[in-house]
Amino acid sequence: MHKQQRWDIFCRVVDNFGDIGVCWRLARQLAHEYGLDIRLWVDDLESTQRLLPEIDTMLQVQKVDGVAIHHWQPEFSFDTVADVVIEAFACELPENYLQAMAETRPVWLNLEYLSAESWVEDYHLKPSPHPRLPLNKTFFFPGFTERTGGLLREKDLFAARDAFVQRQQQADNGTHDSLQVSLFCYPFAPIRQLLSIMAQGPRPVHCRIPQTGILPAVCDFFAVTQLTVGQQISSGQLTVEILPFLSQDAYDRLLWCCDLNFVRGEDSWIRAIWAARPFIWQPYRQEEDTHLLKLQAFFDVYNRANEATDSEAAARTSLEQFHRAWVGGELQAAHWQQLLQQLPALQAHAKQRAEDLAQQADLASKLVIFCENS
Ligand code: TRH
Repeated sequence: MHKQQRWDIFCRVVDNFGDIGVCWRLARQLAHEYGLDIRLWVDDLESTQRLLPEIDTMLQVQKVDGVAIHHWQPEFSFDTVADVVIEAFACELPENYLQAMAETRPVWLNLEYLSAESWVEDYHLKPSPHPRLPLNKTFFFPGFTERTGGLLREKDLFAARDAFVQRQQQADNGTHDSLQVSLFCYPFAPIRQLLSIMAQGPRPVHCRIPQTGILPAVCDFFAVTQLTVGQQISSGQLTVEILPFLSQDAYDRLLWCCDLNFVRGEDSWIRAIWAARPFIWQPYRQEEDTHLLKLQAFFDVYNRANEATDSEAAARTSLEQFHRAWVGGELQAAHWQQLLQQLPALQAHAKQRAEDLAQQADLASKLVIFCENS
């Protein structure tokens, strides 16, 4: 038993899948690896079900994979306050729960969004006293360095990945001659340009697209009114395959077996890093182009953290140029050709960076240690 055995995680789904994606992943890891009693309070069971198909959206409470998932309704009722309360992404706790916290004084953390920017180190673990109640909230910032809250990574992740990839390679028996790509991005990315460049490119590409809001752009490119799950459609060098929106675990396996992954936001970004395959990240778009600073900060930690030979530096430059063109909406055929040329070097880089970053303690273990010392 831990000093603080009962944890509550509060999650409001603002938009997209990142909020619940991160909270579910964390909740499950804390339950599995630390044997903690986790209640995950989430206000949108429909979105949760996309990542976790086994949940029943009609239930107020259900246990899934060792986690008690509670539907967080506007009328909030609860029996006891947990020992640790995680408010994810400043989602604002229910007033009656806050009042009860003032009596029992649990450890209270605000889990923040991930950024590779250097200021994160200064704000990680900063306290914030409540203006009215005798409570202190601590800001917990995920991040890429030792002086941050770390990155979400399950203990057995690399072993599961390697075993899966090995089985996959034996089953394929080297039959793929096309480049395997996965595509998950925001609908305003230059999707038509990408598909067109791939179609006219120097190498056959098999692009798997989980069903999300980008399908209209894909339909547009192929000049069809509809694309359904399971369908494959080709143009020139490109074949697109439409997948269902996958469970989180199945999405991991997709990332593990592709040669290049397009990811976005927060959680898929980190999963792409752990997949140890080259990837293109589209940050969540923010006002005043803050996301471009985040992109640069990511290059700084991912591409410049270690010494590079001239040829390694050239590979990283092509990766950065592709990112900037993708995020800026100005993609050209030359970006794709250069990226393809550099793919073997980028593969080695991706493997190395995954290994390096995994040397640091992961987010769940840092949270548990922080709470035990509180
Ligand atoms: O959906 P997102 O764009 O989420 C975003 C970001 O987190 C952003 O930082 C946040 O501010 C905003 O939401 C509100 O991208 P993200 O973070 O990658 O989350 C997607 C989740 O969906 C992730 O857990 C992976 C999962 N997923 C599946 O489970 N199956 C799938 O088929 C796909 C494509 C994704």
